[in-house]
Amino acid sequence: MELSRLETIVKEKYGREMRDLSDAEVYYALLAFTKDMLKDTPDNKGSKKLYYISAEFLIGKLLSNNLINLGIYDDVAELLAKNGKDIAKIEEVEPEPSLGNGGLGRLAACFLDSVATLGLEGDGIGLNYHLGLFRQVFEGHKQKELPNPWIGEESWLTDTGLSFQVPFRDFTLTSRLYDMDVSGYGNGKNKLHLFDVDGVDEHIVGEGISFDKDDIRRNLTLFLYPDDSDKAGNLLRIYQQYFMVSCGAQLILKECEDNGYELRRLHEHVAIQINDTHPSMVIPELIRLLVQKNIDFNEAVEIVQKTCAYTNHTILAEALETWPLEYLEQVAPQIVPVIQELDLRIKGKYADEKVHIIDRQNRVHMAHMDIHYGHSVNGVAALHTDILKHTELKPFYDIYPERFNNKTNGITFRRWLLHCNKELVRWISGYVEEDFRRDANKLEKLMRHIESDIALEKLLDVKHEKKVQLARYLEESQGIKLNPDSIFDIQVKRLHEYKRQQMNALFVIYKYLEIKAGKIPSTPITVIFGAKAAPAYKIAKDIIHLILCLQELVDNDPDVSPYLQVVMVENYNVTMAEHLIPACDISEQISLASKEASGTGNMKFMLNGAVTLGTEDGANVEIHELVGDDSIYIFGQSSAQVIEHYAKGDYRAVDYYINDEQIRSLINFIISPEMMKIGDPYHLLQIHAELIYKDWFMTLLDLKEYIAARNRAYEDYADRKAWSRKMLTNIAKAGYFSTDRTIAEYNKDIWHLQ
Ligand code: NBX
Repeated sequence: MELSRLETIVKEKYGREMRDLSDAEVYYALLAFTKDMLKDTPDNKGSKKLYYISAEFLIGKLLSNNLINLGIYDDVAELLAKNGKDIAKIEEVEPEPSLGNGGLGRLAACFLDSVATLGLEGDGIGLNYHLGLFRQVFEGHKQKELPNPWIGEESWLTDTGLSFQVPFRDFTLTSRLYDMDVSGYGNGKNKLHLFDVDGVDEHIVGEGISFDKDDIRRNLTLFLYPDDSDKAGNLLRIYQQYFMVSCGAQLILKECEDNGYELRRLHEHVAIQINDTHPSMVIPELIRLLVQKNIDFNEAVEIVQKTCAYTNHTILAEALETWPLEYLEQVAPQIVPVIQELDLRIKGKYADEKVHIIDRQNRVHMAHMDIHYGHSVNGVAALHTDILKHTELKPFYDIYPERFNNKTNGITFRRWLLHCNKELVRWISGYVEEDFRRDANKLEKLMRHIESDIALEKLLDVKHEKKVQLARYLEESQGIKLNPDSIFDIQVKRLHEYKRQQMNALFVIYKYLEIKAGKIPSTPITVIFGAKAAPAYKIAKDIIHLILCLQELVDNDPDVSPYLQVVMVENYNVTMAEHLIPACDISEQISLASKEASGTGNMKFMLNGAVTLGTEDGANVEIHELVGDDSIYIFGQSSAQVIEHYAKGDYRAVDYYINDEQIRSLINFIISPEMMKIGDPYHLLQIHAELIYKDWFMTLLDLKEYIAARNRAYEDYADRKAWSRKMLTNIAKAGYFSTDRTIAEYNKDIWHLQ
């Protein structure tokens, strides 16, 4: 059958038998074989097509994902084993395409998987960054950034030969389109279109990840914007965005014309989802292109409006894009008159400046353009959408209540269960006869076994096995030794003050001091962090420094190290997540309520049987509702309370520091002699002062409640049976968070594809 093709490829490529090949050679043979198989998979087809435009697609490694979706993973693994090869080792050869920063990019990748799986015709449009998110290394307890290449001689990309002209003010660039096939689980395929330019030159990268930001012809698609907050390189960012949407818009119109559709009926055949504001210029660009094709401006506006929908992923003011009009003028002057006209129409209708597109400082509010000139605005979790409607975007909700809708995020179960936790899949299969692989809600049937001692014991065995596997992986890859009999308490996500890794670090200090004082925990504890900080985000880097210093302190203290270990894994990425998440006992989701739009890591952990310790923020709220009070640890002030603190300006960290002796001693430990000996005093003093005098994300507000809740979870962990019931409940209730459900909702409410 099909597998004979693999053997043929091996012979043709290397002229040797598979058993005589290196792991790398086997990988490249498998790559060629899988691409071949994908070629033979039928395209999804419909009379209307989705284009999901996103500056990021954090796809992660693709080999296993594709083999699983093609339904041949087990057969391939068996064939490899017969030839003395371990598929897990072969997978390690694949470089990870890290074409995203975090949740937003990973969500886009999960969405592509589910769109294809549901048999919907829908492609991704993005950029072919040559270097993904930087590779993180630690040196002297500090993060250093290194280039992260992923495109080798052979990769998942196919050069389509298709190109478009993109006019900038000072020059025109010719694009080149590379495609990747996106397989659906047991269904047809779609495409991820990644645009590039030929002149991009990896040799212009200097020390670390520095490069000449002005040399657009050579740097346009060189790097993924490495950031949530950095102000530098704004112009390059606009060049990237305009290049992406101009190519995207041209591709969409071309495909429409190739299909013989009238452009006046674009909206009947095309749905465009704008993933955050990074692709927002597609609105004026499409209008411009339609007008060029002799469609009247008013009609073009109407067509585009009926085609485009916008997803918001944040309420953090500093992350909402507003570009100076003058920058847009410098990069792509041809869309400026379009934006000005769109803005004039709004100004003519609404006096309220809060809804204008161009403000008094001549900055263009990209989200405002999306809301006025798209037909749908959605948040990514129930709480988040509520805050958008009633606080952040209230003036818009007052004008267009019908446009606002919620689409609670999800994750693809193919990657986050079938691929990363085969042991758990086997366990589930023993108790759920129905096809939970196709209908994630069937996991609910696990609840029937909540009193079964055997089921619960086996579940604990699976978790233990995944912890042993993680320990082996970290020892081999990073030289870190873990105790699989300890509690694995994990916080992995981008480093940001609002996510409050610093609060977790303060707990570590608390636990360290408690053990020093002779109070030994009933079960040893391993606290694992994984996080990259934006290169220019100083406070985030100071938090990494603090954690790395704590890691060394605890490691070298024989009084404490048998009971407490702190580990910050290097270069946290999708691949690392696939190892960490199945091994987790306690999932840290401790953002300041109202600040985490949804979170998706929380869902991955839950699905893999971890118990959440978290605030009532983002999708934690929905997790809480699903699993009930007994299978989650909730603490901290509510989003309403937090929003009120901001409104009144009544939170002062220094008051907590002065009035609470425990808090004071934990914070002061950061600059204790033992810490100053390990770390860099400047950076420790920085974070110490930050926590006392600024603390914009209110760490100290929830610290005491956090310590209490976390201690409670540790105590409960000792009752293994009761704990395993919590684990089972989390797995059983995770079905709601499948992106298959999320995508079905987008389709029903927004896209209307067949
Ligand atoms: O999007 C994230 C939110 O913080 C999460 O709560 C949410 O679950 C996820 C998916 O909806 N946002 C995010 O990851 N943003 C970025 O990565 C980002 C990247 C570049 C940029 C701004 C934000 N300029």
